[in-house]
Amino acid sequence: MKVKVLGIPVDLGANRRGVDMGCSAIRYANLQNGLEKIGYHVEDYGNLYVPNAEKIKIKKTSLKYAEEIIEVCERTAPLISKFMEEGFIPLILGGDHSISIGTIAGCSNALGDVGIIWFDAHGDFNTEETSPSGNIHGMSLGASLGYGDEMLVKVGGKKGKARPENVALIGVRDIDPKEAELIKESGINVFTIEQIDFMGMREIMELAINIASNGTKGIHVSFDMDVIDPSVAPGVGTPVQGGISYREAHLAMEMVANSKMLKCLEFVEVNPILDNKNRTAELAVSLACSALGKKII
Ligand code: DIR
Ligand code: MN
Ligand code: MN
Ligand code: MN
Repeated sequence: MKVKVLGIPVDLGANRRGVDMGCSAIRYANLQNGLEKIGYHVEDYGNLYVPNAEKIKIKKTSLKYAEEIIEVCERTAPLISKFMEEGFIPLILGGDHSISIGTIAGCSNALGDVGIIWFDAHGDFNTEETSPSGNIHGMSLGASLGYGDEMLVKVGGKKGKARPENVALIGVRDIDPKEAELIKESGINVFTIEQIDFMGMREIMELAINIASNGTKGIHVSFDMDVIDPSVAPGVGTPVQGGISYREAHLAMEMVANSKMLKCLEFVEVNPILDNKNRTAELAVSLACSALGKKII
């Protein structure tokens, strides 16, 4: 039982500055201690180097900071693969959600076949053509599945990091019109917030775990904190009302732990500037502990 923590302080993929501090905030919330209490051997690699937005000019407003984000993701992928080959579960701290293009590439390269469970208020399935913002954090799931800019989709070497039938997108409630078309065309499995209300998180997670396990060697869990209701997780860059509850989020993570299929875990989009006394970062720690097998008794 070994975890390797990696911070990726990227805020270039999102409009609101401040998510680059997310990794520090999550560490301050006693991450290492919490994991050690469950019985993990924890190593903290530290943070990857990420250039400041102040030092860079946006070259293309339809694909903001693409060059820099691609460069960070290309450094991320082999590192994640290496951690996994050494027997660690990587625990990645964002940063905005653009970092997942690199983490998923690394996880996919290490495993061969990977399933993805992606928690988010958003679809993150835009391309340069469909994006209203040009922000790459709104494109990272699509890019991982092979949609969009050539350089983005081939981060880590291969295009298409997982089969669409092994991907579950959970908690969505804010999707752009053309993004919705692309999601449908891709064939990934979508569980909207409405379906969670209707069926309950337990049934959704049973389905999602089956989807992500079927014919794969393990599951990559990508958790955008904005999937949770902003009243519970206020420290995110792009809050959307009507999110999942504190307990629904924990139940989902507890079921991930019980599946024994978790190979790689990440928490993204924590924005300490917008947070309330670090509670969103504390929530990320508590969710990480649940996903890694913390038991109540
Ligand atoms: C929006 C917002 N769909 C975009 N996406 C966000 O800019 O592509 N993703 N906030 O996390
Ligand atoms: Mn996201
Ligand atoms: Mn989001
Ligand atoms: Mn995002």
